[in-house]
Amino acid sequence: MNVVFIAGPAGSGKSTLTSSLALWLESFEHFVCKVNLDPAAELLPYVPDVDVRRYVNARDLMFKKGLGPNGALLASMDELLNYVEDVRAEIDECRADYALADLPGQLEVVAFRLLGPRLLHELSSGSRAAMVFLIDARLASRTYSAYSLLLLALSAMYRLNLPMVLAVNKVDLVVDLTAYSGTRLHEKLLETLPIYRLLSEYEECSSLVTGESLLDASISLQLCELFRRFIKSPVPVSAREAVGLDELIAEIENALGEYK
Ligand SMILES: Nc1nc2c(ncn2[C@@H]2O[C@H](COP(=O)(O)OP(=O)(O)OP(=O)(O)O)[C@@H](O)[C@H]2O)c(=O)[nH]1
Ligand SMILES: [Mg+2]
Repeated sequence: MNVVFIAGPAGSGKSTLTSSLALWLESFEHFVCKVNLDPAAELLPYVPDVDVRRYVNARDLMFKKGLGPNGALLASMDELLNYVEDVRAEIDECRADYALADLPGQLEVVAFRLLGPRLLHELSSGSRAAMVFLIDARLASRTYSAYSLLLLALSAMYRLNLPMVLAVNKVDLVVDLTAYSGTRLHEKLLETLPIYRLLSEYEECSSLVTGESLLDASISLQLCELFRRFIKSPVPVSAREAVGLDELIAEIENALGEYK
């Protein structure tokens, strides 16, 4: 089985992508296990085959322990570690080709605390695993936020130690998809979204950032060099319009092949 974790900042479209990618894979006769790993999810755009809310529910903890929404999510992820074997057994029972695991939007919980990386590794042990890191095209269209998102993606990759596919979601909001597709869509995005320029040429990356931030030129140049070495050009997708999913799955396959 292949385990694909769908990660990314809040609202980037992780749950929508889980749903559309599952439908797309199923249309090619693959068996897919849709896994909700978000104990705070309210409404999901898919019916999960495995759902951690069966074991822990952030809303219940909020009331039981008098916690706020962030504290309740942290507490529920902590508690989830007690059930990791049950969740893993349920995923195995799916006997799927791909398990698509929809993560909570609070990256801090997933990538920067002790339990997130442990949970992900225990859930994928014995399988090939990779991570899709989703970012919102509207944020990728501003130099500042694109740069911060690349730093975020890099630290999630470092912390989770999983091969990563970076994807820019919601491209339908920045480009007219009726006018552009395939190579022309790529060209249009290259011209429209600074995130592509930040990744393609590191001197250009540095000149885009220097002057706009407190980083001095040599530091921004080094960070740009890091991006170029570790992050491939993002796959443009629209989870809502089911665009770019063929390229995304090809990149996911490459990443799964890199899993050690
Ligand atoms: N236009 C457009 N909207 C999208 C796309 N993908 C997701 N959305 C919308 O973005 C909003 C957030 O989508 P979700 O799938 O819930 O995002 P998420 O990353 O799972 O959110 P959290 O789990 O809360 O972090 C919803 O209103 C979606 O309909 C897309 O490709 N295009
Ligand atoms: Mg979600």
